Amino acid sequence: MSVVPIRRPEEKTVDRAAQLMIRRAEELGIETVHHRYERMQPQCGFGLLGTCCWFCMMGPCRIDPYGVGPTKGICGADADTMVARRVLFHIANGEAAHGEHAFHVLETLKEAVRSASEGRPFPYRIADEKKLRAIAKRLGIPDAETRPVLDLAVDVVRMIEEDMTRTTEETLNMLKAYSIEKRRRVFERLGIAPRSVWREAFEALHRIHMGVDADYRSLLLHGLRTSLADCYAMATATELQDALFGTPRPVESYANLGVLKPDEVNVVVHGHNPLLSMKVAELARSEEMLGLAKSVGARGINVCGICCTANETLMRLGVPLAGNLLHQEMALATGAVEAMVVDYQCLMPSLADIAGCFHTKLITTMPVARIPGAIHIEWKADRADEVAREVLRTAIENYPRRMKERVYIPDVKSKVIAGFSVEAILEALGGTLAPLVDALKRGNIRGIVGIVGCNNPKVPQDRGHTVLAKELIANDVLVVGTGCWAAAAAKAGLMTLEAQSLAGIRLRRVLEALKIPPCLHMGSCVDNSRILVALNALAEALGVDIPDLPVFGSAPEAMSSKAVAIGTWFVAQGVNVHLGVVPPVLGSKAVTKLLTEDIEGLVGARFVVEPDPKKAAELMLEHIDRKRRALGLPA
Ligand code: MSK
Repeated sequence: MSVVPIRRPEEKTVDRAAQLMIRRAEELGIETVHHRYERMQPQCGFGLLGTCCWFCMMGPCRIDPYGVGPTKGICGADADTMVARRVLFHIANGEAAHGEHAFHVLETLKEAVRSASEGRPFPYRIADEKKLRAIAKRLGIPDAETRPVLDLAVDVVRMIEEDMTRTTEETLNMLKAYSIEKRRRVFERLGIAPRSVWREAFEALHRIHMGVDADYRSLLLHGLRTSLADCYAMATATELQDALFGTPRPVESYANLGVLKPDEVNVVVHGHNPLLSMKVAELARSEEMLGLAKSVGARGINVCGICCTANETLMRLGVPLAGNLLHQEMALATGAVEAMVVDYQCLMPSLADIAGCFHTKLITTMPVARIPGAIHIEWKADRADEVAREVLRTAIENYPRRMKERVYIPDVKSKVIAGFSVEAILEALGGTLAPLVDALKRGNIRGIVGIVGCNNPKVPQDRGHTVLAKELIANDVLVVGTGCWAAAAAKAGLMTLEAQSLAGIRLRRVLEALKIPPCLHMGSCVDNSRILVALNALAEALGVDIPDLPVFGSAPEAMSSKAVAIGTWFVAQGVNVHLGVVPPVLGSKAVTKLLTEDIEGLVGARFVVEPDPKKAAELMLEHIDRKRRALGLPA
């Protein structure tokens, strides 16, 4: 395979390990995402503007927004309709991903409860009773503090099952439990309170079918509704995962490709759902598996992670984080990975090609996410322990096949403190939000920004994530976040106590008193719901609505449909959202205006697009200061 790079590695990523690995891949003739991105240039202008349509077989159609060529598709759809349909498609796509993730966790909890009630063995159990009781209490289930936990769990499962499949016009139980009244009134007024997790995505796909909804305003209004279904599907996944595996608490570990070990069996877990990866990580610590690893000449088993499965296992078990989205191929190109075990979402099909260049086994585990060239060992809840054992055995038996002379592990890693769930933040604050509210009121914390989302090869990997975060903390803004941003910040050393020195003097004093880093790792991308819980609590503590808070959201390197859904629900919840990658909407002036201006009149927040992270930080600071003034808070 010939690899002819256009940009130098330093232009593709700010991550030192990735720069080294891109060079290494080029030496070995291995094509990576960066090279495929370059081969794809120039990308289709119609696609970039959002004015191409392939939703029916009269097409594909395209509209030149500058008026050269057709101004309508073959069916008569104009640019506004085309762009709005695509936005809705992305939101529904993201919502379906989170919805199914939540559903798998729900089904597993349901079976765990049933097995425990009947005294049958089952690989999963309620590990965090306190969390289960807290969820039940929020859902309004009576006697949540005193009833037997299994009884409560039955009711929790029933209420969330209703949310998945409801056929009436009532809204989600989870929305009622995890929203503030002021927001609920907005959702009701606009008619965007979602009815069920499945119904909103279903209706979205209907609306974008040829000959259904042609009005960009009504398409986008349903986009808001679908995004809120996404929001509460994510909250479901997060909360139930905490009940099954434990609510994260601060934990120390390491991040970046340097966590791979030259003399151990390296098993990389990748994807989003922790149902199998937690089992793999736990079993890898057993005497049985360690003995097996030693029998093939390895010093041990090193489980580490990529993307959000990494965040899940890092937060709960301290499993090292090998990297974010654009690190997945780099990890394999080290030649040091015995097995990469994937569940779903954000898996590049190219993993099979790169694994094929080495001894590495790529193992798919979920029926919905198969990759040609991979081995498939299917996860089933009742067989989870056996599947984890089979996965680890496959990796261990593969260790002797490692070609040591082809191994190259960049010696780059950083310490990280992760695991800042809302509960953990409250503990750090002494059990109450009061110190945070006080610091915010006095201006020692000027504002709070949540940075989330992916990597995208259109922009240098981690540049937007880290430059923005550094600018904000230097200006006394506390930064929290999830997903691939969290991995970027961890790799850059921003999630350590040493990084307190990068904070402005006022913020630094708060951080030192609380003994926390300036950038708080709140989890995987599904865990953006933790940020919402924190926002709700903050708004209630100040007696205001979310749009009144001195806060901002950002996805500097957004990539996936899930990011579109998440960004949209943050806006629906009243948080301005910055995007560092221009989304494919500019082909419609009306849609662009609605998303970046008019939507504020509906929900109190809007999208802001700014590719330069320093300029983005400036506009966030202006917004934060404006909100502070409106609340009567000092600068
Ligand atoms: S993994 S959705 S690239 S955050 Fe959650 Fe990262 Fe975005 Fe996937």
